[in-house]
Amino acid sequence: MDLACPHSSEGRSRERDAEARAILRGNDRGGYTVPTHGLYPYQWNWDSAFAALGFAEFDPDRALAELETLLSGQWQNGMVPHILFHEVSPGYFPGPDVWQSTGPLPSSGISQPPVAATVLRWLVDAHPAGGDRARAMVPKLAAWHRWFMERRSDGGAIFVTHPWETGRDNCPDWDAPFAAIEPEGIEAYWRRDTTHVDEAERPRRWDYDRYLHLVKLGADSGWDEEHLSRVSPFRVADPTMTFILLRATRDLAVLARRFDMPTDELDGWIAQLEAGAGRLWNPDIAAYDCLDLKSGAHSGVVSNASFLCWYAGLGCDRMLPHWDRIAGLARFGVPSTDPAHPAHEPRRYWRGPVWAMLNMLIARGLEEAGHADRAEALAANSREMIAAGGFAEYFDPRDGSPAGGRNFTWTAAVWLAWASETARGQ
Ligand code: 2M8
Repeated sequence: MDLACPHSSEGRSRERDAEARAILRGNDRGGYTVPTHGLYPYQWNWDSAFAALGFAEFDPDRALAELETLLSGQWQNGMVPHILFHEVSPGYFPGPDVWQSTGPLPSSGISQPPVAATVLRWLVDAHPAGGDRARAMVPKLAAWHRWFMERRSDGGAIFVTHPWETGRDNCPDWDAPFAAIEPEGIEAYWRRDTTHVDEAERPRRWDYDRYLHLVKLGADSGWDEEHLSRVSPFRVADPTMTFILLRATRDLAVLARRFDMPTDELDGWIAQLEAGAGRLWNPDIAAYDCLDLKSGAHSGVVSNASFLCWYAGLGCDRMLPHWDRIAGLARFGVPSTDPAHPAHEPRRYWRGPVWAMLNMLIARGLEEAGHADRAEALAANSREMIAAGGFAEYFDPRDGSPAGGRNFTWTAAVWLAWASETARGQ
């Protein structure tokens, strides 16, 4: 990362503020925000949490509405789906007909990283006037976290049954568990993503066959977690989920205390998650990575999710050597896959590109852990990248060039809340 010249793009940075607000408004579908027009025409779970953070910069009521709409799709068992299909759109595959979900709204049958409780806490800190609406969301968020702890915890390490749950769809962490899957029984399908974005920046067909095989398994079981735990070939504990849930549960406990609600259960989960996080430490590479619960093998990949350990509140300075090493390898950080790993591909989605919203979470964690210099360097580096490249879905770590979808909600949101000169001034 270039740490020498953090202010070089100051002029452009300010011009981008209005553009970012316009992107959020343009992607607003009334109570919820799509990640970007065309490529992703529905409400995605963690995208919405980031959208709320962006809206909070200029419309706090709208920010709360984003989270309320997300929680309106919560299943009876507490799970909050990764996609809510508010209005059917032929532009995205797989749609509600493939997922065959069982919740109150048409949805997918899996979840996504639970950033929402943390965002809610940040919203309440900045805008205490929304307290009553925030209070009403706390039990719903607790029910969601309970679902993770009861259904997806293996000794406190949170596992996923589909890569899409982590949001890091095609990262190399899934290569070994996916190689063990023979994707049988899937019907012929037509991907729509490659009609919007260059194929070379998207997952391979090999990945999609396996994504759809796992969706079919879930749909055929009526999304019965009990049944799936016996038949699913995919069960991987992951730092994205474990670290984000740990952080979010800490923030939920802060909110619960503020609203005079009990926290015993939340405190118990925090202790379990702290223990589970320890299981994601891979001594062979001296880093946090994924743990395949089927094979018992670590993935051996340092990813941007590995660096969420500070955000999770873990004293994890033993990750600093990787941080400093990778900063020397990539002009723009944080690459989603270690550039020194043989599977790194700088423009293919989660196999190398930089994701601005993860940068924000990583920087918050670094700052809280006393590494303000590294946090500020990452903010300056991200500011330069977005100021030059615009509000892309993700960016090439070699030169910061934009990749994937454009006019992207979460990039605009974290610009307003964190990366811009304006946010820095605050
Ligand atoms: C990507 O995932 C979706 C499937 O959920 C897709 O590629 O079709 C991921 O980047 C995910 O993290 C993100 O939430 C979603 C919408 O931005 O797109």
